[in-house]
Amino acid sequence: MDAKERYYWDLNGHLVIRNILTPEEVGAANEALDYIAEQCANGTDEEADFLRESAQPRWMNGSFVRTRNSIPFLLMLKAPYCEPFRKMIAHPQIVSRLRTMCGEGFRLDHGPQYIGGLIGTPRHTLHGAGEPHRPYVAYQNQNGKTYVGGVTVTYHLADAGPDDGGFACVPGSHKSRYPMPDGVRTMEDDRGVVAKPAVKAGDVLFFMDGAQTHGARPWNANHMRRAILIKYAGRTSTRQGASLRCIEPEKYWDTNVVDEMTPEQRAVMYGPASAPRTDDLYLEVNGEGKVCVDKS
Ligand SMILES: O=C(O)CCC(=O)C(=O)O
Repeated sequence: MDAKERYYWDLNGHLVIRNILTPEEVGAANEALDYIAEQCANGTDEEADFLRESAQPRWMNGSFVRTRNSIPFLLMLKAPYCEPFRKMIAHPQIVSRLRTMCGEGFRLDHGPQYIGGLIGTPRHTLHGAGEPHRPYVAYQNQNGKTYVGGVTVTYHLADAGPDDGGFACVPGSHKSRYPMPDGVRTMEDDRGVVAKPAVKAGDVLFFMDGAQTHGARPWNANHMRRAILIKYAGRTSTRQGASLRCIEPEKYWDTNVVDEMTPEQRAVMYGPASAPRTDDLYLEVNGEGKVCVDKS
């Protein structure tokens, strides 16, 4: 990442790098998506069942338009279909920049996810604005170094011109100190602050997921939107996917360490996770000054 790119990244909270994928690589990824669509719609084998379950495909007028992002099914496709996506996750043009954006040792947090769209695909309301503050995805800049806990890398497999719709964001919002007004969230009264970066097939967009306000404009073009979103995190950040599950005290330490601990003592022995959806690990001090597990 050179000084010019760093300037735009720090200023805006997103960065477009042109022509990362060759037309052949774009073609191979699109073929793999067509294969998934066919398998999910008509497949009768085990892989088709696995894909329907793990991708949870969404359809619009018979077209494959989205998957979920919690299971890395694109990396688990049978060869050669997994190959375009396996190349994407550790592409040299991505690695060199992520080292600066979220630090050495960054990792895949969740995804890759497919987001597509047909004319009429509705907006994705803007979200992510440092409000409420979530330290694991917040943006920091200190002593000449930038750091953000969450970076999403979007590989574009189809053009998305300025009026086509798709990814939209509020440049600079990763440094905002105030809650986002509703008109910005809906993009209906945004006083011109929402930008729609224009991209071509093969281009890659990096954005500060969670720190920068972002979402998508309705898809407006006659051709399909096609994009692969890969959700990275800094080594010390956890965001979603597998990292939502806290490692239980018995596994993180050992059974004999936590054996016979009180529920309160056991609560502090869970492994790390930034946004855990696990009961029994929040502590509070009650009105009588006693530590207890927070059940609220
Ligand atoms: O459709 C897009 O590119 C926006 C995706 C998005 O909002 C997200 O991944 O949180």
